[in-house]
Amino acid sequence: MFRIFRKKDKQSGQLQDVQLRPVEQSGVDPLEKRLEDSRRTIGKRLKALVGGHSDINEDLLDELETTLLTADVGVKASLGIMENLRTAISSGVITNPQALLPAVQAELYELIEPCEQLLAIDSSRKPFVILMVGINGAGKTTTIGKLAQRFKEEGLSVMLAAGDTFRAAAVEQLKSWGARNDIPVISQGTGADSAAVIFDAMESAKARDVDVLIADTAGRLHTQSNLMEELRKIHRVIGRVDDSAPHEVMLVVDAGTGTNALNQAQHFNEAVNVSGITITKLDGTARGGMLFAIASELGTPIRFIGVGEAAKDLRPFDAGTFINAILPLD
Ligand SMILES: Nc1nc2c(ncn2[C@@H]2O[C@H](COP(=O)(O)OP(=O)(O)O)[C@@H](O)[C@H]2O)c(=O)[nH]1
Ligand SMILES: [Mg+2]
Repeated sequence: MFRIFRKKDKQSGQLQDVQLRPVEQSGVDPLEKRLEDSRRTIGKRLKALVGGHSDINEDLLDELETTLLTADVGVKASLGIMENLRTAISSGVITNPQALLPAVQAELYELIEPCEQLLAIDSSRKPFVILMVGINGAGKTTTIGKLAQRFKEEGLSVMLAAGDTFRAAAVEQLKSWGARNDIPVISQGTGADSAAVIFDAMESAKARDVDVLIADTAGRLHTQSNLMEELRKIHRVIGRVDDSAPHEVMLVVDAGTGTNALNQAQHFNEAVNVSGITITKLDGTARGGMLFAIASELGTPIRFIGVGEAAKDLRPFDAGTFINAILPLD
């Protein structure tokens, strides 16, 4: 039996049942298991909250708002949700505390649903270039390894560019993912010019007719203006080899940074126009609510979520599965 969740009808505002798509792979933990900590801060708290009230009053609504805010849902999303709930309450659509739960679920779903946009590899772009950006430790290199394995399994040829030339360990890390999956890694010594490494990789990928080239970059803080400038340079150099490239600029953010990720995203976006986001380490944090903040404030497609260290722990973002894992109704 498929699980269902509630979605708001665009016209009437009434909640409808929607069947959850069976996207979970076999042999991996269901998402709800990996998102336990976040479910505790959102799902369980909300359930306890509505269970503790026999009717809807200001106290309950205040506490509901606080629960959303403290769960990293963000100010904009939380206030928007509260406004919609108040409207539904005053118009008689929501009449008791229990009815709040499916309504909140539907509100949260509505926020993230537009961000569910799979990364499609356009086969007319060869190589299809993915530029990975983000701060140190966000999970860029690990995500590249996982992505490379996924693409390879889908039958695509893959090449990696070791553009993080600051740390020798980053090159080694990329090489070991490459070796495991028989994927070539283009690299130069530590301290080499990152743009030059990526330029070489582009030429090489073209010559070898590679389908997908994923370029790693050094982690940088948006406050390091010289490094942000270097990122712009990398972007320009890629465009010089193929003016349609990069075809995806993927920002990798650690879910544990909560709503600080918004600030990071805005700055990276200004420098290189982020086209997709991967949110990592959702398995080890209670701050999974930040995904709603990202969706409501940025609206950037969320391509993948990372829920563990193995390759299959990088999962395409599916809004219905996510909402059910974080705020299940049963
Ligand atoms: N639990 C967990 N750990 C992750 C995930 N993604 C990355 N990591 C870990 O985060 C650490 C930093 O990752 P790394 O790829 O080196 O970050 P980078 O500096 O952005 O390249 C490594 O120990 C990874 O194994 C994830 O989804 N879940
Ligand atoms: Mg790295």
